[in-house]
Amino acid sequence: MKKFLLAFATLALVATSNALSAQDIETDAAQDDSTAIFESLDANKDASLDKTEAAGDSELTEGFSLIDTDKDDRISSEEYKAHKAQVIKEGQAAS
Ligand SMILES: [Ca+2]
Ligand SMILES: [Ca+2]
Repeated sequence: MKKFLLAFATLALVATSNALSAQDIETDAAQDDSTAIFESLDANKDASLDKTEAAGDSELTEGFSLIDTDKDDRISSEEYKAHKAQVIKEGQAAS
């Protein structure tokens, strides 16, 4: 049974990676990277960045009010990801 599960998991993994286009993989890698940055900035691990924590990143400090779309003075991981996705999108449009 374990072998069957392993084979199934491997198949699922192969199917998933085949389904991803090169661009998807690139975006996934960028999102993994941004998650790591977010977590490293989130000093008290409450899954949001306040202005003190955002001060560790000049891009976040400058864009804080734009990134904080719900205006609660915190950047949630969703807001951060949305911001990063926007940056990636703009970068692709510019190139
Ligand atoms: Ca925090
Ligand atoms: Ca917010």
